[in-house]
Amino acid sequence: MINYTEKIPNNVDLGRDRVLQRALEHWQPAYLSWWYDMGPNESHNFEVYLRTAISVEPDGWAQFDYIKMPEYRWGIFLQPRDEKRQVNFGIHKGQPAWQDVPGEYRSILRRIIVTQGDTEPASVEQQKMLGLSCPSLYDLRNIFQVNVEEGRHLWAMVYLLHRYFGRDGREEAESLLARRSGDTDNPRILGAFNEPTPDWLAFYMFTFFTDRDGKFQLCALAESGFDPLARTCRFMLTEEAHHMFVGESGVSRIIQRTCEVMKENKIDAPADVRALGVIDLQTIQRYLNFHYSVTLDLYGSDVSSNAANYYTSGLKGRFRETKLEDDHTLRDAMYPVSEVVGDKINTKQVPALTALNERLRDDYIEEIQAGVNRWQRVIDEAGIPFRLTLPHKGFHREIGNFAGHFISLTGEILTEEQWKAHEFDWLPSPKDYSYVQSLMSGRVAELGKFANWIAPPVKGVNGQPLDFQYVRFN
Ligand code: BYC
Repeated sequence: MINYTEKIPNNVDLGRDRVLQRALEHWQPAYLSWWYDMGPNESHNFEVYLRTAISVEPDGWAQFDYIKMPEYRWGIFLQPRDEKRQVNFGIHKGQPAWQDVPGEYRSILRRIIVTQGDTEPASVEQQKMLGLSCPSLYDLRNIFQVNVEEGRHLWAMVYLLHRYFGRDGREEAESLLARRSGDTDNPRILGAFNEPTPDWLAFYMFTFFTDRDGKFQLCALAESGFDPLARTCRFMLTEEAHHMFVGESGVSRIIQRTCEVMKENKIDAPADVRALGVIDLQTIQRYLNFHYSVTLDLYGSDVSSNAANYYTSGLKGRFRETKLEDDHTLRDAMYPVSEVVGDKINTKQVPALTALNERLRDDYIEEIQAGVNRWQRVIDEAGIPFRLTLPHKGFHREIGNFAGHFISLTGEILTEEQWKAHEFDWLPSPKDYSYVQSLMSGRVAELGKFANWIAPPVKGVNGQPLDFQYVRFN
């Protein structure tokens, strides 16, 4: 029997909701069994210095203590309700926000929630093995924090399925624990969540690029006219910020370390850089190209009737919908999208309603560019003449108007043969992966020590020093 306030911190009055309790009592053991199988490898007895959300108050969602991850208190939190909130876009604009699922939108709403929910356990599965090769206790603690919070994000979506979708919601919640990242028979729903995350550079790139897709999708869902979804996503966004910090600072520290070694030794050829046990900037660029292009696919097709339906029905808005100044129905608006015509990439105007995936992707790209500029500053400050760039939007795409075309980093349309001839100039090769993995053959676990290929962070977690015991191995 679960003690609801203790075991599952929540602000949804779980203690009084018998139906929800029964559903969760059934699901929780299955979740824990999934965590034992697919959560961080060989970590179940570690005591990890984690933060746990215990309420939505500013001081309540950041309680730090040592905890064994299977005992983490995965809670259910929604941003407090605003009684006056309305549906802010689409054909229902101006109606009170829905507190229950509108019957006519039941199946598409369930589908959006399931797609969102599916990514959360997927990312934990992708990162399962990385604890064995962490560059420090600080980084080990951070990946575990990310993992338990992705677990909590799964809980958040399962809460919605259990509370609002009855029996088919419960079935979907079970399927969320049954699919597996990369599995040929029962894969995760979206492409990027079936790619391996084989090393720590890939992990930091993933949390920078792909978790930021999480941010933008959650922001769009936080505008939803279905109020429980909006309020759930708002709270999830507070956790997402930390994941993106882990990614951005992780890549930045790798770049910093590489630049230090290049400067100290006055070298710039990748082979010389590798000989000194750090990751050459060219390899970092190739990882960037991979994670950026795979993540762009997560926004869906450039022109999408699904996206138009989500918006018109008031279920999924635009990034910062209520801050935008227009009619919020997009009746006459147009938006530019690219398409490949012969050997050229043209821009054409299409109804903005159908181009909402593309618009969200564009909002994302703007924020990504700002992050890449911050990485560039580390290189510039070291006085190294190397530029990190974002590939052309059409490079290495499998979804949308660019899918099926062979587009170079700079946006030329090539034949398959021409493209293949450059594939490993542009994307990490098996040799790149094996080099990077050779640096990460074991766990760096001495207090205050960092692997040679990464600089220490500027400060520790929650005011603790860098040589703090962030993880106790029992
Ligand atoms: N891979 O009209 P289209 C996160 C499918 S990340 C495979 O283009 P739509 C996180 C699509 O399902 C954020 N299939 O797409 C990050 C459709 O299938 P059907 C996750 C794809 O529906 C890090 C068909 O292609 N949240 O939180 O407009 C760690 C044509 O669809 C892909 C969400 O994604 C793909 N990449 O948009 C942890 C929000 N793209 O109908 C967590 C919820 C499309 O032919 N999801 N397809 O069977 C959505 O809003 C939409 O599903 C999408 C797709 C934006 C993803």
